[in-house]
Amino acid sequence: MFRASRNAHKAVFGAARRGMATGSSDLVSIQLPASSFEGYELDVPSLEFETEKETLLQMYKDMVVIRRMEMAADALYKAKKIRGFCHLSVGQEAIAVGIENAITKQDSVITSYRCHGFAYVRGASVKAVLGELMGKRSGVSYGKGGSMHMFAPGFYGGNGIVGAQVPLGAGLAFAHKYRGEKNATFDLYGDGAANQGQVFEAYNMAKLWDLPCIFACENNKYGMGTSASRSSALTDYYKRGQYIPGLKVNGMDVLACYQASKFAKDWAVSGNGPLVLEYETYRYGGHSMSDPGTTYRTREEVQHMRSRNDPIAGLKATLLDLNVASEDEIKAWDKDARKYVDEQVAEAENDAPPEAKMSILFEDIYVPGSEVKELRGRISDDTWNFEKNDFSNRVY
Ligand SMILES: Cc1ncc(C[n+]2csc(CCOP(=O)(O)OP(=O)(O)O)c2C)c(N)n1
Ligand SMILES: [Mg+2]
Repeated sequence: MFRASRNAHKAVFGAARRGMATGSSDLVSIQLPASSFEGYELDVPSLEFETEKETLLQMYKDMVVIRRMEMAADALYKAKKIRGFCHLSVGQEAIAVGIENAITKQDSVITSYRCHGFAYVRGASVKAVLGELMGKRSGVSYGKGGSMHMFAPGFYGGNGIVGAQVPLGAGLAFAHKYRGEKNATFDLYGDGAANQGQVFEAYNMAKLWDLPCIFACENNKYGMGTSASRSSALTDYYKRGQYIPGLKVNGMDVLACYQASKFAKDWAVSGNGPLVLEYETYRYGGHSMSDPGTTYRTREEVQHMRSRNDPIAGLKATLLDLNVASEDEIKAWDKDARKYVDEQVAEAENDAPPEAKMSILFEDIYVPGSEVKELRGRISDDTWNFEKNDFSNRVY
């Protein structure tokens, strides 16, 4: 359950200005390379489109903030201020940012544990994300969830069980359809998760009922230390829906991600049912903080992706090419982003952890006012009484 008011503060760099109305003179023509898309049982989206200058700048700023935030998490982890699991998405920023700029706050997003960037673009501040990682009360899940359990309005986590979010996402899409809303759900999972049986069960129900569900595979080429080709009989994840059309997207190009995500949302809300998207991407770091990420792939491979395909460097080159921004302006945004993230880190570090009292453990299980009288624990001595706001039996 999410208490919007506590985390409603909007970051300077956050999503607040997205969708700002601008005059037609601010429209920019984009031409994507022919290699951006591959279709399965569908005609690929147009490679030519127009978008607002403001959207391009927002996408650049979003990606830079996410990268800085993840780098801050990396440093805080190494300083032992963050403990436990922590999965970073450095290299994969274009996916969260491309999707968010293509959809509205009324659409739904759900993903795996690699979720910090999604939480940010959906509306959580950097301080709330990093505070959560450090177990602070001001964290996005009030310091009780950590890296894999982040939520925001329209963002349903942050899920730690590989693949488990996929049928949940189909359920979110069902809710949109049931309520007659013109909204879609982006249901993200990894190349490793793509082999789970429940993914195919979700495909079936989604197609049977033509749910507005975008099954979006973030193919970063590895599931922990196992390459896609060693785990998957078919590595064309966009063809995995069989009776559901698919689209492969260059996930290292935020403009391709944006155009494909817009296309996918239109597809789903126009009554065509689900779509399988594959964003082909790469994670620069290890699977999690405990994996250096160097034993199952070569340094050259990582270096090649970083230097040739980086999504931030790619968009920067486009902004310069199209004269949308100057080198100096981009430098100034980079500097502002660094300053903003540094300030948010300092604030999060100064925040307090949750108070050491039992009642906090039992908060946020039910929507306030809808609690059951008693919640049974693992053993009868654990039973919590919501009316007393205390254990039913005083054994602790
Ligand atoms: C049901 C289940 N099995 C195994 C794990 C352990 N595990 C965590 S992440 C992971 C790999 C998933 O890879 P992928 O879906 O490609 O996602 P990525 O980490 O690359 O984003 C595994 C096997 C788990 N969390 N849940
Ligand atoms: Mg993977």
